[in-house]
Amino acid sequence: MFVYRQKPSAAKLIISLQPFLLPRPLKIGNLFQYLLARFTNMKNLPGVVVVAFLLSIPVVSQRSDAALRGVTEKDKGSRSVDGRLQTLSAAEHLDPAALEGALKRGALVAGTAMFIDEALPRFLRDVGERWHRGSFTPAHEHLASDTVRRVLGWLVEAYDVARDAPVLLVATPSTEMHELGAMLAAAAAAGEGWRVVYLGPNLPAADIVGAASQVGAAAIALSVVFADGESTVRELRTIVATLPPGTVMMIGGPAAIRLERLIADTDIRVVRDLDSLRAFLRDRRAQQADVAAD
Ligand code: B12
Repeated sequence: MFVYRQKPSAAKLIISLQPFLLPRPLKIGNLFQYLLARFTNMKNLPGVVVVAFLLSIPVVSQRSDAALRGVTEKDKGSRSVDGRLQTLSAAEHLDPAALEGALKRGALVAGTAMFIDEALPRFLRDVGERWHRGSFTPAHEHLASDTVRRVLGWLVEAYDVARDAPVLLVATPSTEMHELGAMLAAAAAAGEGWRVVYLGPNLPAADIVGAASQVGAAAIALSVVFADGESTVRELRTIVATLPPGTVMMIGGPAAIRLERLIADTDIRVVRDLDSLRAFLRDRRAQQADVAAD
């Protein structure tokens, strides 16, 4: 059973003092989002506010035996394992509020890059393993996926993006229903100061190209996790052949790597991981700034 220990009035106090503590109106009306934006963009956030707020979040004080399975005795007690157990317990108990809280707390504690690159994929893999073993049902998987989608959306929104930032369009191609890799790519790109237009999963070639052209995308990034058949290769070839000139096309994810050889004769870039995506986007932004300065 889950028992929550709600630390008393620190949060209420901070929230009631919010208009006085915070120097500008909250963009998204959520203190957490605000704190995250401050965390990632600048270093001057008063530690006391963070600590008090973190303490005010409901803490899972009792863990389920099932969630503990797969974590070794020697792992227990470490901070990241605590977070891992809380997220798995919350998913197991179909408790979206507890899961969202635990994930957001994880993002604040680990920092966004570590959260996006390590903590979140590990959580999704944990869910996947349980799903395959049969201890998690499709309902558990759906709840976990939906909550992760919300938390990633919250992360992307928390970044202040410059008005003239280049646009990255993110989606998955037709028949690819796995969208969480695409969302991680979107969050990583937002962290690099790109304006992200996220279109979700299973989008036909013509719609991807139409949207890229409408928003003036400098690049598109597609996640391909499972779909590695001939029809996907055809879709990808159609996209790269019909994109507006100069728009870079990237694909990433496990199936993208399997497809690399089959699209080697095109201008599609296979990006191996999120760090490579970040490096590429950083370089492109720097080039754009140089051109603007000339
Ligand atoms: C959640 C999930 C689903 C959900 C997806 C929900 C959603 N909203 O996304 C649903 C229920 C829809 C689903 C359906 C299916 N799934 Co599924 N699913 C998973 C699961 C559990 C997690 C996938 C995931 O999100 N992983 C987390 C992401 C973050 O990891 P990742 O995709 O590897 O991405 C990392 C990198 O590759 C990279 N990356 C990914 N995309 C991009 C993009 C760019 C641009 C860059 C730079 C990097 C990058 O960044 C990520 C972090 O490092 C996995 C199991 C697992 N262990 O992964 C199976 C898994 C992917 N599914 C699988 C299968 C077989 C299916 C189904 C066929 C099941 C069925 N019988 O219907 C369908 C196929 C649907 C389809 N046509 O796409 C297999 C795929 C096997 C294979 N050969 O490819 C897996 C591996 C499970 C397994 N072990 O068999 N699934």
